[in-house]
Amino acid sequence: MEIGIVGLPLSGKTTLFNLLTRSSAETGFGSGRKKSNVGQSRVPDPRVDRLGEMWKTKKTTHATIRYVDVAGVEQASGHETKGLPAEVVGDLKATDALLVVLRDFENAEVPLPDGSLDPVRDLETLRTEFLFSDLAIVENRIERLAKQKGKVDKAQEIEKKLLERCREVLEGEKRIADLPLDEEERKILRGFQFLTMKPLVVALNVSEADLPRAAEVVAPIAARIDGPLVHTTFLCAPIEKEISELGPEDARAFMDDLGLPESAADRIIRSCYELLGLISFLTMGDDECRAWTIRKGTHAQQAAGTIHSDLERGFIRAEVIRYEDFVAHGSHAHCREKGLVRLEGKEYVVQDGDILNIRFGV
Ligand SMILES: Nc1nc2c(ncn2[C@@H]2O[C@H](COP(=O)(O)OP(=O)(O)OP(=O)(O)O)[C@@H](O)[C@H]2O)c(=O)[nH]1
Ligand SMILES: [Mg+2]
Repeated sequence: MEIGIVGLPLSGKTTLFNLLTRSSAETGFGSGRKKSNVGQSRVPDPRVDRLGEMWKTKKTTHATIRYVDVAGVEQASGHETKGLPAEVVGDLKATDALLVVLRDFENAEVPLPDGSLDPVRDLETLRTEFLFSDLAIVENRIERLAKQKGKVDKAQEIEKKLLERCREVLEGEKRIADLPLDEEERKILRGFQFLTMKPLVVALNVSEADLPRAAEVVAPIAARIDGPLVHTTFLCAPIEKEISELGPEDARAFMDDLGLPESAADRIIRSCYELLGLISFLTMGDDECRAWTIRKGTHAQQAAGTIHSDLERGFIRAEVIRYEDFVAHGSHAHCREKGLVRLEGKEYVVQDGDILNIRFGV
């Protein structure tokens, strides 16, 4: 799973990237014109840590998400759009979701690319760029299909009608994600990797002074981009940086002082995970306790394949214990006595927090 971090120049993209992935990529003026930054974040999951403690296991492994931090999107003057640079579109197309960073902080040392602070305007700029990028692809394809006159087959006819619907929503300044689509239509559109079809997390980078009233500050942004597959949130990058540099106890005390239930990095990582429709199942043992990423609705046999292809190929049954049951009863044997260990077949739909043990033979 990969998330693209995108925003106007100097909005704090790389600062957020560094927080999410615990990296130290160069930030500040001009740094974003060089190449994109790529890194991974751990998806925080206290269940993995808890299982690790119970098993006194050597190794715990969390689910991960990849992030790519692309160059800043330049604002065009007036109502024109500049068009996204090809490298940016290329990087973003390959991602599963977009994380948009909007600047809402003053910093005398960091110039405002547009001379004024206006996150709503910046969001509109980005939205417009995404819409235009998709519209260009849609029009191009429609034109090609139209040129093929005479030998347009049934599948192409369906595709053309669908693209015309896409064109209509985009021209109405809405996202393709706003269009109700069935599974078949989604499949047809998947290959185009449209930017406005991707889930969107919008993160407002607020100043320290605004942090206590962040919910109010975020409201107009959230109102602007309400819709399916959108999540709006906030962070204050320098505060987050401080939190990330503290030990766990000091960090907790500092966040309590600020009234923050958890770090923004953790919150944003989790929002991305949820918005992508991802869940985790768990495996445990002396060697390793681990979270594995699957999409909601994945069947047991397919889930087994994320661990190893042999487990999918030779799948016999999945032994399933709920995480809460295991923690409440303390051991596999106790769970068995209570009838809390289930045997499920290949069609079983794996749930978030299921602990799986796959029985297989190859
Ligand atoms: N005061 C303040 N400064 C910030 C905040 N977030 C980022 N900065 C500073 O703003 C500058 C730009 O941050 P970057 O993370 O490099 O921004 P960017 O969006 O990656 O910039 P480009 O890649 O050049 O487009 C850096 O000097 C950061 O330290 C913030 O919330 N408050
Ligand atoms: Mg940058």
